[in-house]
Amino acid sequence: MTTPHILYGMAGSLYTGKVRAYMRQNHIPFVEHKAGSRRFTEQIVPKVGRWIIPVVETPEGELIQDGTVILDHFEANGASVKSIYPQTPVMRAVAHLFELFGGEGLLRPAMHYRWNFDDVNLPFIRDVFRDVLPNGLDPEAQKAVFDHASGRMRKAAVAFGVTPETFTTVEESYADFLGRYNAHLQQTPFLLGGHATIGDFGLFGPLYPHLARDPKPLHLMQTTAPRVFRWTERMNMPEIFIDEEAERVGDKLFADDEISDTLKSLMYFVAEEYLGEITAHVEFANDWLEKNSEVDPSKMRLGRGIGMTSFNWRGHEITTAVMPYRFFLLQRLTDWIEGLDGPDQQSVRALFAETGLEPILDLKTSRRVERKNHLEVWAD
Ligand SMILES: N[C@@H](CCC(=O)N[C@@H](CS)C(=O)NCC(=O)O)C(=O)O
Repeated sequence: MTTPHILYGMAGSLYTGKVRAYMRQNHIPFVEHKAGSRRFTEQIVPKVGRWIIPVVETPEGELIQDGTVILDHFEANGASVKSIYPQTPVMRAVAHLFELFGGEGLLRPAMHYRWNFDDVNLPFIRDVFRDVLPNGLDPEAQKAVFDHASGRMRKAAVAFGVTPETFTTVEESYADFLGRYNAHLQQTPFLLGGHATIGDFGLFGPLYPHLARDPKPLHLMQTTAPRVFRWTERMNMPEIFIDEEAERVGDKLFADDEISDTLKSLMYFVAEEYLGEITAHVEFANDWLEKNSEVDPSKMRLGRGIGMTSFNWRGHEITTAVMPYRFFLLQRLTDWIEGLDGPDQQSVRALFAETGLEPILDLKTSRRVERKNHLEVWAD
């Protein structure tokens, strides 16, 4: 029997969900260790350099942190049953757009619906969080550790722009998203056709571990967007489900000249919801880099965030944390466009212009973000 990979994570973790779904769909044997395990705390965290999940340990003992880096590792080793990267110019760009938006642009509803409905959610969340607690704690110590961890997460929700003033707008905007994605999934089993791409895995992070597991948003999804709920199940399945009606889509992705109105409608949503935010973050980062231009980039220790910036979001002036990781994902989109020849770039630009997203294709930080030793760093 082959030695399985180990996935260190947690059932309720947004980014672990993305990796687990990929490994299941691609039949990669793995054992999941809870992140509170002694092995994770004593052997893995010191090597990774911080407490963060997911981490994958390969059978050879290599550690890989970061959802996207893990998926790329498997893809490069030929583990994907179907490549998660579309081969055509437009579809690939759209996949990268939803990788970024899914992983980073749906954090407001993901955090709001987890942390602002204690009457419904709290007993469940307390239980889910046992996975990150060390073994053997007495109930009082368990409570103290949960209070500490959940306190940090509640603060993170605020740092993503979820405050009492924005609660209603977060809910309205998420309902709008669910409606559009539900309509789209009436045409197709996955975001871009007959199998999952990096865009699906990006969206799956918020939409499954938070929004289709925690009691409050699970009810909302099942009652208002059943096709989205069904997609979360499909994303988590190693088996292929045959639906004759859906067979017209087959297992292929859409062609570049076959972009449906429902996909365009999701792209309009990204423009309204997220373009202003990512633009403000790139501007803040470029300012920050200019102010720190004397410092050797290798000496700049980047935390999760480099500061906070304000911008208008759906009529509210909100202030959110600027996270270099987002630029790492954005670069994957802009690099793709830059590598295309003129006519292909034009095809991508035409679709992004039609859906209000063209400016995202030219957003760049003055220094690139790379990953070294499991951390985000500014490139030299
Ligand atoms: N970019 C990272 C983000 C990972 C991440 O933020 N994981 C959360 C759990 S879903 C975490 O470990 N949070 C702990 C913390 O920030 O202290 C990835 O995709 O792996």
